[in-house]
Amino acid sequence: MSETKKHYRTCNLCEAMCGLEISYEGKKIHSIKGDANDPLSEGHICPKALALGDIYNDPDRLKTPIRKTNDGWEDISWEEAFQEIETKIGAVRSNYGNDAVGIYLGNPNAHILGNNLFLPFFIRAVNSKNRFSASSVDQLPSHFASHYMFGHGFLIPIPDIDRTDYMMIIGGNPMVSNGSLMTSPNFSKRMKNIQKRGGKVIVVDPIKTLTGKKANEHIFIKPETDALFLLAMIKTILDKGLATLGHLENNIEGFEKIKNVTEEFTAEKVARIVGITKEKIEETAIEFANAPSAVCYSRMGASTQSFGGLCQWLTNVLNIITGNMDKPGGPMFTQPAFDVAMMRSNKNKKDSYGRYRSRVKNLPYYNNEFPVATMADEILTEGEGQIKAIFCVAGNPVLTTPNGDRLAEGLDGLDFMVSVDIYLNETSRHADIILPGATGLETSHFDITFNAFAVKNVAKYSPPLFEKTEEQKHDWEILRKLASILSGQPESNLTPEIMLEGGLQASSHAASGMSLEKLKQYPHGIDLGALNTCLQNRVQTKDGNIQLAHPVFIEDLERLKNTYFSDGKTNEAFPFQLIGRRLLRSHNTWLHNSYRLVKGRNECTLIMHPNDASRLNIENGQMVQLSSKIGMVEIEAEISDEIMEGVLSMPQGWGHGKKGVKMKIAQAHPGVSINDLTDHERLDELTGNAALNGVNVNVATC
Ligand SMILES: Nc1nc2c(c(=O)[nH]1)N[C@H]1C(S)=C(S)[C@@H](COP(=O)(O)OP(=O)(O)OC[C@H]3O[C@@H](n4cnc5c(=O)[nH]c(N)nc54)[C@H](O)[C@@H]3O)O[C@H]1N2
Ligand SMILES: Nc1nc2c(c(=O)[nH]1)N[C@H]1C(S)=C(S)[C@@H](COP(=O)(O)OP(=O)(O)OC[C@H]3O[C@@H](n4cnc5c(=O)[nH]c(N)nc54)[C@H](O)[C@@H]3O)O[C@H]1N2
Ligand code: SF4
Ligand SMILES: [Mo]
Repeated sequence: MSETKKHYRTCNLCEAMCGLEISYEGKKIHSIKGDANDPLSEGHICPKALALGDIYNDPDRLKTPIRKTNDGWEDISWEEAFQEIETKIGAVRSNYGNDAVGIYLGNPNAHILGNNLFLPFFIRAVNSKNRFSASSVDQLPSHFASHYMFGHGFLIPIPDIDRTDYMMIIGGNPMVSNGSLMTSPNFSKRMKNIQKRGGKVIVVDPIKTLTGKKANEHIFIKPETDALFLLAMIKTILDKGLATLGHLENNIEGFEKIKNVTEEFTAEKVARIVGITKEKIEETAIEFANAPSAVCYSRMGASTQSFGGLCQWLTNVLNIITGNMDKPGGPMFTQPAFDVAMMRSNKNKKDSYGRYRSRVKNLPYYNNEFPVATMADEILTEGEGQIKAIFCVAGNPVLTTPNGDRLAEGLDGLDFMVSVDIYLNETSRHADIILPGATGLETSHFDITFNAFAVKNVAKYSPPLFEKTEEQKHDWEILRKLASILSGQPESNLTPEIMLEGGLQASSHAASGMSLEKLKQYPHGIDLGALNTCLQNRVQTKDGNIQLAHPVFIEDLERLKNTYFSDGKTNEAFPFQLIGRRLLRSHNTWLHNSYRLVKGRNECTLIMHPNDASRLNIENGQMVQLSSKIGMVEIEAEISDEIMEGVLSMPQGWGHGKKGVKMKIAQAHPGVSINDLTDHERLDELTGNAALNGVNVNVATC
């Protein structure tokens, strides 16, 4: 007779790493709750966690390989699938060379232990420079800034929110996202604690988000002008003599240069452009500088825009010149038990920035990949070096990258495509073969990526709750096999656990007994303490100093000035600016097949200001046509005075109405895709990140 048991694990859906307590009996899940004993999340979960059970039980989820036929799909064995991949990829390589095989890596790869560990082998075996990932529609500018300032893209400063007195959030909505590059489960409680301590939270966003509402103050800013706002804050702080470098004083290069280059960015000059008064900019700057401890945190809205690299750089500069960097209550650095920044050290390595240029648009290679916004160019443009085959691993770029429809057209023209994915969705429908890995509750977990970005040092290993079935394979088994096929080498016998143990033993925590065995004894996780002052030991620049004014950023200021300090052109055909948003009960593109998350009112709406609506005779709830130079969608209008005039907001991750998808619930709640409007030619030219926000659009009644 079976009995009810409890299983503890880390939720790996988003970056928050919440501890879960799952009650189950045999293969049946009774409940999924927050684990009160998890040292980081202390019992918090969000509605999405329940979807882990829904995914496990989803009849639409694929468990074994399928192959496209003339009139649909057929089941095939793993052997047959691998055999066909070997033959077809072999043909592409011998006809066109290795670079004709492209790779796209989606977001869940960062959240799955096995993928984190086995992708490097797979990538090496594919041996193509045509690599792309969701990073360049997301956080690439943060890596870029860290790379040039601290010497490693993974040395990202994390807000020490549990001790700060003042937090400024630019272009982030952690009340909904639970933090990104700031793993902070229960952000709501953490923010309330700042307020209870007498501290202040201030949000800078073109829309008053849930975070904006709960914060002490919200300031509206015009999309894409954050770099100017930050420059004016920095200039004000320097002018008022409030700058200090604190304990990092002898490790910083370029402070004088910062004074010179910010000279012309006065609050007065930028006020009208950013939509914030001179007085407000100055008052905010002074408040920030005078706070006992403060942290400026800039996220999606400040990354996926035309000046993402400058925003992330200036955010670090602001934190550094106010003496907050690497200090309790400021932005600090993690010391994770699996220490990627130290294991994959950059010291003595050549900079990959610009090592290659993309064939069609001449865009720089960075972080060992090209901007995904140009993936379709590389597929669609004929000639030597054209991509003829794609491996898409745990990604849905047709819905997540700019001008998704154009990419879909490109994928259809490929000689061969493989998706490693658990669903037949908007992207994998273009594949010839889909290889589904076991997922979620069937896998073991240790968060290699997000422990590096958490507001506290913790470590936890979760075994699988349910063993996968005999006929399934783990993603890492698929990747390991593909690596063997594509490299011609025998398949290794490594497992995630063997590699995890290797990583744990390579970190500084090994000296105090960290090991997989030890982790197994603590199913709720181990508390490794608050963030520490440690930057001087972790910085990896050539001379060991922080580069405050690296020329790559200084040069990009010219582009900013050319855009905003010359006569502004208004775009008459597309007078509005479109920005994206995240929803509490939705996760990127792939949780919409969970009924409990999509039921209820339609959330895929276009938020617009009442003045804009009344000028265009649009009523709340009415369907409108939203168009850009790229495409058009029909969407329900939601009128609200919580958005700036001239700005429109719609959620990302929807658009399941496309043909050939097999996700019944999602198809019944399709929504429309924001990336049918975003422009693949709009990039942050410095980093190559897509500028998904600030898209010029028009709106009209249907
Ligand atoms: N306009 C606009 N575009 C955006 C954004 C935005 O804010 N606005 N946000 C961007 C951001 S931040 C991100 S991270 C990207 C995300 O971009 P993507 O990574 O391309 O999209 P996801 O929706 O995360 O796709 C995840 C895919 O992985 C599959 N999957 C889920 N679990 C598993 C698993 O265990 N194994 C395997 N093999 N597959 C699995 C899912 O079925 C799905 O197909 O989108 C970006 N695109
Ligand atoms: N519930 C839920 N949680 C998630 C996800 C999800 O899909 N759903 N996705 C996960 C992923 S992959 C990520 S990357 C994180 C993202 O986490 P966040 O960055 O916290 O989430 P977003 O909602 O994208 O927040 C971006 C904010 O920037 C604002 N914005 C847009 N343009 C501009 C601009 O030009 N300037 C300024 N100042 N603000 C601007 C938007 O209005 C929005 O409020 O969330 C993660 N968590
Ligand atoms: S906030 Fe993220 S990690 Fe926490 S329960 Fe929700 S989806 Fe899972
Ligand atoms: Mo993301």
